[in-house]
Amino acid sequence: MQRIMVRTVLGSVVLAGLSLGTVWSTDLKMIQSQKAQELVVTLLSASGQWAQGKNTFVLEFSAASTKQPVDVGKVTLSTSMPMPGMAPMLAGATLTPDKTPGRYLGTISFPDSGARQVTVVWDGPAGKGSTRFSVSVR
Ligand SMILES: [Cu+2]
Repeated sequence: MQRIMVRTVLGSVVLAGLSLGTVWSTDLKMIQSQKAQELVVTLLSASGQWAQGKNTFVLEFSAASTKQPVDVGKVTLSTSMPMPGMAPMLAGATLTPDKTPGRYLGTISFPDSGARQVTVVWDGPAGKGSTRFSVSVR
């Protein structure tokens, strides 16, 4: 009886891992890559772009010189869309640190398509920093 329960729990853990894996680690394509001081900040997703609606993506930090992952600690990613005659449309990402240092799994939702100003801010072992770049939402 107990053995069956243990097996069921293990089974669902493996299944949860597999479904996360398919969302986040299958053949990621680059959306944008930006050099910021000694770091390279790279935004990736399965489709290689952001689209209207909910998006899952990966944010990676690596050293510009060695290309090795860099642990940057606490990270936020926010987006802004300038709208003529209106307040800008703002959207922030939910970021979860991955097992690999310097790698974050993210989700973000966009109510419409169009160009976004993306701001990434970090604060941790590699110091404080930020970078801005533009991403077109399809
Ligand atoms: Cu808008």
